Amino acid sequence: MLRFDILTLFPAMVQAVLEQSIPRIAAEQGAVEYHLHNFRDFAEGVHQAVDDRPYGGGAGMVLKPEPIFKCIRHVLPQAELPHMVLLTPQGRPFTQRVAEELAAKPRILMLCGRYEGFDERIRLGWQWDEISIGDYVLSGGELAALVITDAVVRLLPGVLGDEASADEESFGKGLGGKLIEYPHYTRPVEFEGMRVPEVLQSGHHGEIAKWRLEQARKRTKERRPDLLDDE
Ligand code: 6GU
Repeated sequence: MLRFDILTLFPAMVQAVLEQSIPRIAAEQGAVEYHLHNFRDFAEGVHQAVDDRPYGGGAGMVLKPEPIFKCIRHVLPQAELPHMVLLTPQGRPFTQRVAEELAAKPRILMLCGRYEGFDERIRLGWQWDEISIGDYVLSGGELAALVITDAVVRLLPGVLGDEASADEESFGKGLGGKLIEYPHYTRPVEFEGMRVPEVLQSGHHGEIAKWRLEQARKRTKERRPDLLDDE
C-alpha cells in the first residue's frame, strides 16, 4: 500500500479529482491511501495568513515557513518516513521513469505551493525531491500533484486489471519505454468509408505485434523524433 500525504491550501480541489476514475479505484482496492492536509490550519492569528511580502521587495507574496513547518511536523509521525516531493517549476522534469520510481515508494509527501514561491528555509528544512511537470507556469502545485498521483497510482499492481496493462502504453516498458503508442481500432469494421486494417482482423498475433511496433516507430519518428535521438 502506498500512502500519499498532500499538503495544500485547496484540499477540495485535490479531493474532487482523487474521488474520480482510476485514482478512486486505486483507493477502493486498497492500493493507495490519500491524506489531505491544509497547512492554513497551522497558521496563527485571526487571518491565519500563510503568505507574506518578500524581503528585498518585488511583486507577489511568499509562503511563510511557520505553517508549513508545523504542518509537516504534524504529518510526518503519522506513518513511516516519506519520500518528500516539492512541486515547483524549478524541479527535475517529471517523466514515466520518475512515475515508476515513485510507484516503488511506501509513502510520498507532496507539498503544493501557491503565490510566487516558498520561503527558502522550507527547502532547507528537509531533503526534497523537487519535481516540475513541464516548462510552463501553473498557479499552484495542486494540478502538478494530481498529474503525478494519477501517473503513479495507475502503475500500482492490480489497479488497471490484467488486460489493460500500462506496459503497452506510450512510454511504457512494452514498447521499450521510448515509443508513443500505435493506432487503436474497435467496431465497426468500416466507418464513414474508413476501414480497420486487415492485419488487425487476421488473428495472427505475430503479424499484429509486428504491425503495431512498426506503427509505433513511424508515429514516434513523425511526431517525437527527439525520443529516438537519445541513446
Ligand atoms: Cl510542480 N508547479 C507550478 N506552480 N507550476 C509548474 C509546475 C509545478 N510544473 C510545471 N509548472
